Amino acid sequence: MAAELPIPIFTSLDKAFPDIETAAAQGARYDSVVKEYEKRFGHKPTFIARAPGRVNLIGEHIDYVLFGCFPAAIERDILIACGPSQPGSEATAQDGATRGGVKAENLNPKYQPQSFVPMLKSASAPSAAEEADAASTVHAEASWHLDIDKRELRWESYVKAGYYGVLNRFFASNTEHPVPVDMLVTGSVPSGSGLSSSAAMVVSSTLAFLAVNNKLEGITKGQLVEMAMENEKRVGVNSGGLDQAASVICTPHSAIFVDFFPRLSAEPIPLPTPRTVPRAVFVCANSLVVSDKVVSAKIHYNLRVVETLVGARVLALRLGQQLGPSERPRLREVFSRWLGSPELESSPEKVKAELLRFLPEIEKLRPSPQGRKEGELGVTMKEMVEWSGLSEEQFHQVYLSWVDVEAEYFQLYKRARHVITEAIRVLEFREVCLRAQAAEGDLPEDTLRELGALMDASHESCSKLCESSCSEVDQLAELARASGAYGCRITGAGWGGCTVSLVAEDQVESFIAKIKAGYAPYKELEGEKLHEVIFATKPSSGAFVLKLDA
Ligand code: NG1
Repeated sequence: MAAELPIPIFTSLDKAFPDIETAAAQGARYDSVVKEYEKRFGHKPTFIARAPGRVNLIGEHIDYVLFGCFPAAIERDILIACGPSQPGSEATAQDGATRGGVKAENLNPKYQPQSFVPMLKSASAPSAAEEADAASTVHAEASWHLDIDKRELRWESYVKAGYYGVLNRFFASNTEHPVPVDMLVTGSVPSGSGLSSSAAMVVSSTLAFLAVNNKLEGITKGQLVEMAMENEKRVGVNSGGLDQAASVICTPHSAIFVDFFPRLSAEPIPLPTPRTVPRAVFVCANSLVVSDKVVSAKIHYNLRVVETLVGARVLALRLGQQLGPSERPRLREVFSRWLGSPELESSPEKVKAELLRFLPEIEKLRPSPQGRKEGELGVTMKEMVEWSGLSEEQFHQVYLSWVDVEAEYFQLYKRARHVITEAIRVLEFREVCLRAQAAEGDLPEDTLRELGALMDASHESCSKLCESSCSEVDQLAELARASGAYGCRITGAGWGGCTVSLVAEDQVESFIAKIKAGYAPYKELEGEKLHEVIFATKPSSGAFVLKLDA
């Protein structure tokens, strides 16, 4: 239901935020973006597109195999002020006036101003580059092209990624011209920290181009999530939909249980925190280890995607499921076939019960210890191909031709075990929150302990089975527990980035002081600098567009 709602378009900020204080606090920031835009471009913006980052409370590295996750939007966000450019502007140079040229600037001086003009290609003949790019090319018949360098992380790539989808969805027939645009971007989501600055960038850029081109009407939140997911693949990461769903669908005071099977759905789940005694909040702490997801994708993120996909195929075969040579089922689909009856997965409660029954089947992926070095649970490329039942050529075509990965051992067993146990933890977390919501009056502190224990178990699994943590984040998580958190886990893609801790509200200050004292990279940080890296966060509202008086 939440996914079927329209994209909110507001004309004033007090309607956009849940309370007057937040609206007032944000007002100054919006005003200064508008002023700066006028100064730089010589005219007023017509819209501000806003998309928040997110903190994933539980459910890591399982969205791309279609299992549900549990994120909340954070207050930190990306704002894009935009408007049609005026004649003579850089966006209109080199055919930009008729081909939707863009002049994009960023308030952060680290990011250089950029101008670009999309290329119009014939709709029927994809170029050689597009053919080679086929796996991540969403519309093979795409008639618009924007150069996005996938080997290097460039800020404007995210702007282009958002634009790509809008161009090819609404301007493919070439009967209407996209509007040339001036835009000014500013953001408060730290990049590479697991709080999803990339999804916030792509969602806000998609929204900005939709708004300027008058294409927002009739677009639902679910459709925007799907567009943003496809758009983000342009930047080179084969992500699931967790971040985009959180950034678009979340509502204040709630997390969402976002599910991807059989289709995208989202259920707002109020967090127990405002009603419980003692009250508790989520605290994000940035390890300051920056993980560049795009650059390291072949040994980290995309490798996890491939390992879980191949694991799913091998498991399906070992469960006796019939698979065509080009089929590439995900673990959620293999689980569904194993169940064999939609009735058994008609509610999250039933899915949880069935997942517990399914868990022992994962042992079918455990390699025999014979001829393997002690403790090694991974398999070589050669073994993986044999296990898949495909020829080398078929295997390459189905699992490797669209992605670049590198490993000596592929961990099919460990990744699948992480996925199924994590999916169960998400459903348990959801149940505890719902129980808390249904309870009248105060809750036993045990509720918070239960949530904390699930977060700790999730961290352990991310660290040991998914291997998406790193020593600094592990240290931060341990320190958080020793400093009184009910639970703590890595959040986001990992290999650096942030932890999220559940902390009693009246302990937040002393908790932060203890982390500062114990985590070496924080020692020199004070005041605003410290608040930049460790902060309590309230679940915020999802993406919206603010329509300004032109
Ligand atoms: P972040 O933390 O935004 O890099 C990534 C993926 C998610 C999800 C998580 C791991 C992108 C854009 N996002 O998140 O879809 O798979 O890792 O749970 O790649």
